Amino acid sequence: MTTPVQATAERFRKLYGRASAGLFSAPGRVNVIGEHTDYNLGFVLPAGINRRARIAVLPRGDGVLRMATTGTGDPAESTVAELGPGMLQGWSRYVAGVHWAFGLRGVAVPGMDILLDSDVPAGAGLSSSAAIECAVALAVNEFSGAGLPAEDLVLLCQQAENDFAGAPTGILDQSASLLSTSGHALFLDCRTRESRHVPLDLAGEGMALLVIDTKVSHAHDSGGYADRRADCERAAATLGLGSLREISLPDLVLAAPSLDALAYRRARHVVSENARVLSVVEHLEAGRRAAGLGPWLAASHESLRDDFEVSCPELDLAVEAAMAAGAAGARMTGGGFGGSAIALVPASDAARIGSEVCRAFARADFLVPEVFEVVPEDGARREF
Ligand code: GAF
Repeated sequence: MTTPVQATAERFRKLYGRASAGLFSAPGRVNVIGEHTDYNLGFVLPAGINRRARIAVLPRGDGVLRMATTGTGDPAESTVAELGPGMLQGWSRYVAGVHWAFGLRGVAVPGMDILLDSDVPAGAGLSSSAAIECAVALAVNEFSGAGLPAEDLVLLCQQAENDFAGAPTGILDQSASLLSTSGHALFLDCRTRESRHVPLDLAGEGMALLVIDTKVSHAHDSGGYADRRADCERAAATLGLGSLREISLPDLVLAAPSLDALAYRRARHVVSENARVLSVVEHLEAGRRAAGLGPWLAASHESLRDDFEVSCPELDLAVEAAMAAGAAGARMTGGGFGGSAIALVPASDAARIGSEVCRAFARADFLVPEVFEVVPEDGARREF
């Protein structure tokens, strides 16, 4: 049987007429908990998933970068020397942005023929763009001889996303895609950038993690995401803090009179979400069951819906319907404004719960969601 990696390599050979010199892959992610905390220098707990971006690569000696995808989107071409922010749209800016970011660090970046073959759905809140960036980063890191450690690649890929692609995101997605390990979630302190792997043996306890892709497409290079980030920065500045990481919930409650109502609600989400991440990590590291995470997932969703206002009717229904059908916990995952929810369910009930969520969407006259199981997987790697 042909593996996905072999299929990508074969597609590259057909397209470019020569074999690739390497194939690199990186996963999309779900975020178990810790939403909109990364750019506030707080805590996150994502996991790489078994949906990956695969990049087949052949370096070129002439400095030309040719990019093609097996998915939707046009091919693109440039020289590495010419690359600059704003010059590309769509998927190829995540490839080219990484080449550009290596160049900014003084690395002599070779030209390349590249084929992207990804099964991370775009616009679903599962970090399809970070998966592309991280797979490309491994390729450029190797073929340029730069040899940067994974922690540096996180920041390099974030810079590609922020400054080349124009989305003002934090380090959650790129960290998950580069640093995850199978069977675990990744606990990351976004202030110190220290991380550790937290056991998440769902199969071992008869549980499964469902993604409910609402099909409401989101993007973080416009509108709401940047507004939320600005709200948080304003709240921190009013409180005289460098970031919202620096205040506890009791102290925030005491400081409430100095904030306007909106800034207070934004800050309350961030500060309470950080506390929830720490509680979830403590629970899992004590060897307790993931099935017990429900109350924290519910509180996270409510806080994102009511205080941070980044949910939408489809995400709320996904969570409500999954819980009504017997999920142990559910919440929106990722930046919001569309995208996906996750639901922690007994494995034996996964298919039924998925069907019930789809029926609820049909009754509400929403788009047909896509429901699928994911498992925590390894981060970016060279496939051959
Ligand atoms: C998006 C961003 F890319 C992340 O950096 C993070 O802020 C997330 O939204 C919200 O937690 O995925």
